[in-house]
This record gives sequence, C-alpha cells and structure tokens, in this order.
Amino acid sequence: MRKILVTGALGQIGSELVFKLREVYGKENVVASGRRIKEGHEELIESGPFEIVNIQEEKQITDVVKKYNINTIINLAALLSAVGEKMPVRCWDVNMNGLYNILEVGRKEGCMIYNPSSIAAFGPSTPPDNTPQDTIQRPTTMYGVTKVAGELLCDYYHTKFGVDTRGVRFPGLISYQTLPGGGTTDYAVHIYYDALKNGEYTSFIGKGTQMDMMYMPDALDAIIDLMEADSDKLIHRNAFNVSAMSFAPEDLEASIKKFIPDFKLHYDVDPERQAIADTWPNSLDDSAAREEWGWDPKYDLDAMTKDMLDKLKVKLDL
Ligand code: AKB
Repeated sequence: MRKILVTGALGQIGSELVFKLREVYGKENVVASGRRIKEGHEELIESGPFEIVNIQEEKQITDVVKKYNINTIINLAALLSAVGEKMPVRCWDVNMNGLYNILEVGRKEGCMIYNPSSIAAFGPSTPPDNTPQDTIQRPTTMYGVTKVAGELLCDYYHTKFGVDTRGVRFPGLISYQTLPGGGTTDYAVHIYYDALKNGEYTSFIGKGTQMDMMYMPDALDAIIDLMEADSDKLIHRNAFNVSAMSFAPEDLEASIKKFIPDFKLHYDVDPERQAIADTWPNSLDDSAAREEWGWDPKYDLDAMTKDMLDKLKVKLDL
C-alpha cells in the first residue's frame, strides 16, 4: 500500500494533486505538508492529514515519514524561475538543499522519491525545436541550474544507493484552482482570469515567444502514471520530457477568441521574464515518456481553453 507525503502541497500543483491522490489511494494514505498554513486552503487541510514540514530541516521530514509509515515522497516544494532570479541564493537553498534532505530521507527510510524537473533545465544552447530527451543542458537561470543538478542528484541516488527516484520535466502548467507563484509561464494562467473579468489582458511575454505548456489534469496524470510505471521499463527515470501543447501568446489569444470573440491581447514585455523565456525550448520531443511509461496527454489548446473558461466562470461567480 502506498503511503505518500506531498511537500509543498499548498502550491499550484500540490493543491490539486493531493485531492486526486486521496481519491486514488485513500485520504489517510496521503499526507499533505507545507512550510506553513496558507489561507484559502482550509478544504485541503481538512480533507486528510496535514503536517508542517520545512524541507530544509531533514528531521522534520524524517519525523513525518516515521509517524505515517511513508514509502513515497512527492517533493513539490521549490522556488520557480522568475522569483528564483530575484532570490538566487534562496532558490539554491530550497531547491537543492531541500532536495538533498528529501533524498537522504528516501535513502535512510526506503522511500520512492518523485521530484519534478522543468523545461528550465534547458538553456540557450539546447536545440529549441522538438528538443530531444537527451541533449545539451546549460541553463542560465538559478532555477534551471537547480533543476539540472536535481536531475543528476536523483540519478545519483538511484545508481549509487538504489533509491527509486522518478520525475518529469514539466512545461508551463495551466490551472484554475491555485495561481502559480513566480514563474515565467504564469502569463498563460493570468490571461484566462483577465479575459473573463476584463475582456483583455496585457502579456509580460512577447508576441512570437513559443513555450511548451500543459493543462493541470494531464500534469497530475504524469505524476501518478510515472509513479506507478514498471521500474524495469524506465530507462530515463528522472527527467522525462513530457509535452502536451506548445504556443505563443498570440495562439492563446486566438484560442480564447473562439469563446470570447471580443477578447483583446496587449503586450508590455517584462525584460527579465522575457530573457528567461528566450532561453527555453519552443517544443519538446516526449517520445521516451510515451514509449517507457505510456504518456498520453488528453488536452490540446482549445480543449484546455474551453475547460479553463468554464471552470473559472464558476469559481469567479461570473
Ligand atoms: C516557471 O515558469 O518557472 C515554471 C516552469 C516552466 O518550471 N512554470
């Protein structure tokens, strides 16, 4: 029986993943955790066990793992790209030292570790189109540096200590429950809120900037499907390219216009986030994930737009 600890559970991914995991594995078998209790997450906190865990404190992780007999840790506690450039030292500290503590607990307590990487693990010298699974990785952001180092560290813990480590390289994730905090791809979430509330949006990412993106239901499947995949079939293990769609702001504008014909998109480019986006791939080759564990996303751009707008209308009471 899987007993799962989710760190960073009140963030954009965790706040949806915990509910899905509780449906699949039973609510008592999924322990949500965060550095502190955040307002607006009362339903999640009350829907099953919740613990305060700072991943920079190994003992706090160990105590919870022992208390609940945890055998799987999904580590979602991390600083994202834009905020990581503002606080590079803190970004390293949380993303790397935190991951190191998680891996050490995994090694000592015999837990599977799921740690997501990102398209940020690539950089300007990576082939930008249909980026291969195995290719040049020389990122220029601190977040990207922590993601490549994290991929390697997870590989090391697997080969050296036999820890069952797994992970995917997530693209920009789009969802309606919890806003992302401090990423470069966040414009692709904010645009839906503003489209519904104001009929227009000003993008901080420039026209023609194509990035890989994914709707949250597919991202949740990517976590659970890889976690449940047959270990013997995994060649890459820690850093699978996963792709669902790839678009630039004007493609998103065209998709939203199919549902809100008067929607208007303006641009006021943020040089810092644009500079980050310019170093990331346009689209990924995810054939290894498809072959090794059956990755098969369900949502394309228009299907996602329709669902986002439907769900947000209810959420925003519009
Ligand atoms: C970010 O923009 O920093 C994240 C990511 C692509 O990892 N969404």
